[in-house]
Amino acid sequence: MKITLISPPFGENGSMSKGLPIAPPVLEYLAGLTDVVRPGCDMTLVDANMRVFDPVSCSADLVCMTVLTPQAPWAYRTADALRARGIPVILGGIHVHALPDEAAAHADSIVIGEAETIWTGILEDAAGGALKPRYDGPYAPLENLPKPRTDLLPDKYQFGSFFTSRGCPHSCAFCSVHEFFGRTVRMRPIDEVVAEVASSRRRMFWNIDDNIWGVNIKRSINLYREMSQSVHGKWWFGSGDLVTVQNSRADELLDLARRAGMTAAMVGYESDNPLVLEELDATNKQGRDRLDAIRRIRAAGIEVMLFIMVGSRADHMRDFERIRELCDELTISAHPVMTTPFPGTKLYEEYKPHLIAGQDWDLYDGNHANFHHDDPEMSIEAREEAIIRLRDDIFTIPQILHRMTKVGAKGFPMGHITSWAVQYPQGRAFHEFAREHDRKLAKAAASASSKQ
Ligand code: B12
Repeated sequence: MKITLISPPFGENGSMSKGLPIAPPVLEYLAGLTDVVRPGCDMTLVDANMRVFDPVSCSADLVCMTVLTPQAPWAYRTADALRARGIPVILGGIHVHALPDEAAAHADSIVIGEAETIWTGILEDAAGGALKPRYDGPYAPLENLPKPRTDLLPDKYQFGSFFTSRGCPHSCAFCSVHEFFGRTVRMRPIDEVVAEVASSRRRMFWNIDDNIWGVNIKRSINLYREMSQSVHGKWWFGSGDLVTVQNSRADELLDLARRAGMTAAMVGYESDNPLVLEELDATNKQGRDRLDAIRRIRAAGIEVMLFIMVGSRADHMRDFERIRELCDELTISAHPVMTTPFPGTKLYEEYKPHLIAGQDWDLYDGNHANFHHDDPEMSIEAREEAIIRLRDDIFTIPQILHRMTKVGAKGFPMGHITSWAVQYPQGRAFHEFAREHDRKLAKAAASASSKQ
């Protein structure tokens, strides 16, 4: 059976994600799973951020797509075109889980939940031409998982990925993770993770755990100790909360994390505004002194990037400015995204009465405003302009270089190299996005004045 697995482009046309340095984890993982449950399948993996996928020339017997919210319009259009040619399509992933009826209108089958325990049956049904409209995958223990296939994507990526757990103990209002995976976090056996990373042909990874150390600090310490002894010449970064780094064992945790190859932490800072943190249910994971936590991570030789949301209904223009100041005060970089009420989250339910009517899901990409705001200064245009300018301002080359020097000496050189490797491509994408935005504005202004 010829199977094509696709990761659709992000957002309008993928412009923010062109040249994304991370190999799509779900494609490599599903390919690994397919290999185990149905060996001998002819698999093609398509990262549609990197290559154009043309449904007209596709000759697969089955196409499977993973769908995040901003990818949904492209996924649905492409699925419709493939099905019109008689090629069956299966859709899965977080957006399908959140809105199954919407997705089912564009697919032969939808997969809700996880694939591991149901993939054998689905592929058998597909081979027999008897796909069911819906499959529900239960959350099973994360043992004996397949190794991702890292040899099938045609493009080169700086980073591969691995995961050691699924789920997060926090329940932030904007996050899909606890809605999708539940609040019971499952963990993989440490020896299996270590064997997978050690034997991977890749050297740099994103640990895509939802919370790399916040689930259970004892287990994280054991994992990092084991990795530091058995995995050599491999480096990785990942997302973690700040409260864990205020635990009495935090210094031991950070020291072992660095020895295990950790070079950077993306921390869920979310907002500098306490009212907004409360609105987002994101207060508990910050701990009592999050600035000290950030300093500790860096002193351990691990770079820190702040993940921040801005533009919520409790934010004001001052909150955009505050992120710029925070980056300067802490000599740190941030990844600011527009607060986005993803379907299936508590925030979506709360913001429902205020959503901008008629927007398609590709605008739910962290770059656009998706709801109305009561403050007249926070118009849709003003918020979108503010985030573009903010991102354009915080990634100049001198700033990037200056931040690199703030990573503790213990992390030399990989902490410093990673600091560059995560900041520079982001800055380049943000600058390009701002230029593109300016070009559009200039074009609109020119056509308006020619009409006058
Ligand atoms: C890796 C990742 C990314 C990577 C993707 C890399 C790449 N090249 O593709 C990058 C960095 C690009 C990324 C970006 C974004 N991401 Co992201 N990301 C993740 C993360 C951490 C892991 C996803 C993953 O690959 N897991 C590993 C695979 C193996 O697991 P899985 O996806 O769950 O798949 C399993 C099942 O779901 C199922 N399955 C999934 N798809 C399919 C398809 C088929 C056919 C089948 C059968 C089964 C199936 O089977 C798998 C095995 O059981 C998740 C968090 C999470 N836990 O999901 C967030 C997450 C998916 N991201 C999220 C978001 C919001 C974003 C952004 C929109 C953030 C932003 N505002 O900028 C951007 C999008 C970019 C843009 N500009 O528009 C949200 C999704 C919300 C939503 N409703 O879509 C998540 C859930 C995080 C969160 N806290 O809420 N992300």
